[in-house]
Amino acid sequence: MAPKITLYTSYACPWAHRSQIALRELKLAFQTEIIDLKVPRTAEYLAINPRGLVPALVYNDEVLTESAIVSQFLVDAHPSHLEKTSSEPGGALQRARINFFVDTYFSKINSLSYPALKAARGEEKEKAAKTLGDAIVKEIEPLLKDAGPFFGGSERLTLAEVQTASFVIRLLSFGKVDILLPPSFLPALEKDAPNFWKWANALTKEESVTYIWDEKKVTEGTITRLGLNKQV
Ligand SMILES: N[C@@H](CCC(=O)N[C@@H](CS)C(=O)NCC(=O)O)C(=O)O
Repeated sequence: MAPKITLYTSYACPWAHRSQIALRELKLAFQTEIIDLKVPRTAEYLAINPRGLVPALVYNDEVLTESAIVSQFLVDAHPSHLEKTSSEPGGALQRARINFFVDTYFSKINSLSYPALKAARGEEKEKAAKTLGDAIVKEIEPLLKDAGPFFGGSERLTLAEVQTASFVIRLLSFGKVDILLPPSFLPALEKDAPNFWKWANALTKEESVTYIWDEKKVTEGTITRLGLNKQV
């Protein structure tokens, strides 16, 4: 029997976006509850997720929180193209490779995004963006050498993209806005990280990644949240 699933989400949140991508890739039917993050969480929502964060997933009667765990749970509960099971031939190794890729993205890359976005325009931003771009070249580029177009030569998204795509689509969009990243950022990536460039552009065309994506709204919201609209 199909599970009854409710996703508590905010479309602006990249962590919650991961769950949207997983559910869509798995073609699972689900209900959506939008949580307004601009106001304090209701007692009803805190009863579901005492941390008050999105996403939260209610799967039949079970509550799951923390986006990485939600995606992994969905992938494990519904074996698919996203990831092999650990007992399938090659499964344990594929899972290790995907875990390493996702760990690298978040420990080496994502942590450098905020300083680059937040930096004052000019030399400071150029420097922070170069640090971010150099880390992509050093850490991520080699892991995508056999992407085809997706992780490990897959023609369809894998769990590696489920966990990273919402951040990658933001990076490419923010790269088009000088106040967030300098104009040199995307051309340097295209030149120095061609595997990443091809992979990133391929995943931003996938329907499961774009169906709730509102580039203008997220970009403007990020500029406001970082207080960059007040910069002269
Ligand atoms: N580690 C959490 C992070 C989730 C998270 O930070 N969500 C933000 C929105 S992007 C949130 O709910 N913020 C609400 C708040 O801080 O009040 C996950 O991966 O699920």
